[in-house]
Amino acid sequence: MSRRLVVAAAQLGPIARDEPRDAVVERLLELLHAAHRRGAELVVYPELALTTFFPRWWTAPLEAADHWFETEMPGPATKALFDEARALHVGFFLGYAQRTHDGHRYNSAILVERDGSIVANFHKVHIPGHEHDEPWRPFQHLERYYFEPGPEGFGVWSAFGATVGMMLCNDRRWPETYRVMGLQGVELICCGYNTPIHYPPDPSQDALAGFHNQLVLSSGAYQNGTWVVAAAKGGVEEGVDMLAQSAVVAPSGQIVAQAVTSGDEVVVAECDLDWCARYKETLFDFARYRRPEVYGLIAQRGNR
Ligand code: ING
Repeated sequence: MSRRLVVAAAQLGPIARDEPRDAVVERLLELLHAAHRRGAELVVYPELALTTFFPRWWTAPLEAADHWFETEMPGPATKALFDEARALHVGFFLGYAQRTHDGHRYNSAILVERDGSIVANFHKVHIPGHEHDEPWRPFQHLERYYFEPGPEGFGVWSAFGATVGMMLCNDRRWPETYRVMGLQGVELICCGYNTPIHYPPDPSQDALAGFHNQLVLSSGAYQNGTWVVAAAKGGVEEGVDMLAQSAVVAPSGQIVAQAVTSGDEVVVAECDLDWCARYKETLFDFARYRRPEVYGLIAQRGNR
């Protein structure tokens, strides 16, 4: 009997700048119940799932942005989500802006098991966008101003009867993200994203936003024999059109379920975790076929 896990990508539509956290948590609870009704045991929420994508605005001093950040998880606004998920015996992945007690600011995600225990907290590794106010842009992407890059890199954890990993948004575009987890035996990667469709540095990429999203999720899944569950914050959020197309991707690279709206929507799929071995133990048998002795450049800084 193969190991199976029913997962849900819980896509969010826009979150307004002034939308209170408890109103957002109500939406998260709606999605949790919808996913539970469809048998989901793990619900994956988007990146920065508690607030609007605030890095689209310049705020100075930085401390004036503190209200966008959580200093505890669970905190007053998220306790209801943790309590209800535990009551329903459903685990979840939640993206949020984290400010630590010693002042570090991360674009983070927390992974919570079905019994309510915290499996791990992840800090986004690849921070896109820019560091300084660039008012020439129709909207900004100041993640490098608001967040530090996560120092821990990518880990995997035993949870949900699987080997589970985490990534956030821009992380999904880098092959190293998947391979570092692949080398640790990952079988299911949780991913949240907030992706503006318009990319001011090169607008020619706008029309390819959906293609590029599918390209990186499918290739990462296939080349590492892992499931990927990717949940978007989609729709027009404070005037910015954000890519939806949340999806569950199989180790074959096939998209087995995908959102059909840009709003709050649950995308559910049953994952056969033993499907991973059909790739990890054949084509992508790393021990047998990889050549790390000639890959040195990949781990060195910068370009040649
Ligand atoms: N967002 C985007 C992402 O990597 C981006 C940044 C936007 C890249 C548009 C390319 C084009 O999906 C986050 N939050 O990383």
